[in-house]
Amino acid sequence: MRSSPGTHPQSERIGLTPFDEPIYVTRPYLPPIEEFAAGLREIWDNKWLTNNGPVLRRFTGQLSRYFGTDNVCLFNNGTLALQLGLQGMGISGEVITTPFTFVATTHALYWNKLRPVFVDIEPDYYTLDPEKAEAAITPWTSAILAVHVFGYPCKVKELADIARRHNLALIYDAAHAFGVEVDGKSIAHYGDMSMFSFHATKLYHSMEGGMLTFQDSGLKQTFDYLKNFGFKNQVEVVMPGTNAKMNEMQALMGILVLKHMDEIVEKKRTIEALYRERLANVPGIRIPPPLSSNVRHNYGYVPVEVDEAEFGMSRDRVYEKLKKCNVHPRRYFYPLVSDFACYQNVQTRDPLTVAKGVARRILTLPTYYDLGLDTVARICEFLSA
Ligand code: T4K
Repeated sequence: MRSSPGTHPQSERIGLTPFDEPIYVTRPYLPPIEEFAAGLREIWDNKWLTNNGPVLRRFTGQLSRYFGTDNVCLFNNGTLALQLGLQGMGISGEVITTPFTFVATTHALYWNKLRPVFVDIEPDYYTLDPEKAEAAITPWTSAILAVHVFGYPCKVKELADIARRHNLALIYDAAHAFGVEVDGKSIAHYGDMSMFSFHATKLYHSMEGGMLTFQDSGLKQTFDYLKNFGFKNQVEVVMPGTNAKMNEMQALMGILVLKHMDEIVEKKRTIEALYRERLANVPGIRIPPPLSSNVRHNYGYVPVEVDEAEFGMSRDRVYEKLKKCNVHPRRYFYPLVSDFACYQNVQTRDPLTVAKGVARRILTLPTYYDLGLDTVARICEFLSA
């Protein structure tokens, strides 16, 4: 455990002895610094820092093997990966999507001049509700953009069926879903395209970074053009691309963290299990049910819902009280994207009843590789006191 309980004047009233050091919702896993230093030496020797360098090419090969597909393309962050992915696929008109996500999901639509059609989520795992998604299809709909939020897989079979019957592209924001499998297959193999974020706050990261996986190998060339200004060669620009290239240091971090993936997931599984055990019978605290046995989860986030009436305290009050104890959970994802000023005017026919309720109750609790189980136990004590 990195933080120890200290003395704090409010500790009694709050019911949890505050920690001397902040307990954040997450901390990046950092590989041994010697491993990073050795990799830097290679980059120094190469004098090659970006633009499809040797470390990036090695990283791409490793990810291809990890995901079992050659159709991978790396970017400098997940947001640009998704934005350029939508552009490369030529999506147009309306896109059915969820409001219960990080705002970047919708921003990627905005930058492609696509109209988001917000549809409600299902209550157990907060992913897009397939029935409501189907009801929102219009002649202008060209795609569904669903999110495997907190690494919980969307209802992939139902969504695939809807997409096939209505001839829609099916795109997943898999920012949270690195390492997740359904029916023994990587989540990357579901839908036409998936975006993974390698941001420092994710269980798997390359400091900043993003990746697209896709079914149509013909798209690879387009994505490579789009992230490199549209250059085909030194004298030909074939499309208005941008600069979204991953650099060599990001790739190095990605390679090193990948080596430790199993340990990271295992530690986070242990943390989730402890939260689950200790909070199972706390009235007013709901933790999503265990996933079915055909899903391999990554335990990237630990979301809980706080029911004010039953728990006797609102979610916001719990959040503030924990902060006073130097514990910093997050209210991912509150507000809903559809409630942000820049999207408030998007017409939404679906009343988003479930999403609105979840956004009011959700709290994502600290979980990261270096987090001590005794710290988790103390957070649970507070929540169950
Ligand atoms: N789609 C979805 C569903 C996403 O969740 C995201 C990103 C994206 C798309 C876009 O992917 P990227 O373009 O980011 O690759 C964070 C992340 O910045 C963002 O990547 C992430 N989702 C989102 C859920 O969370 P913030 O503003 O909450 O992060 P921040 O800086 O407050 O960090 C949270 C905590 O993590 C800090 O309190 C302490 C800790 N932390 C953070 C950083 C950056 C560290 O300990 N070290 C660090 O280096 O957005």
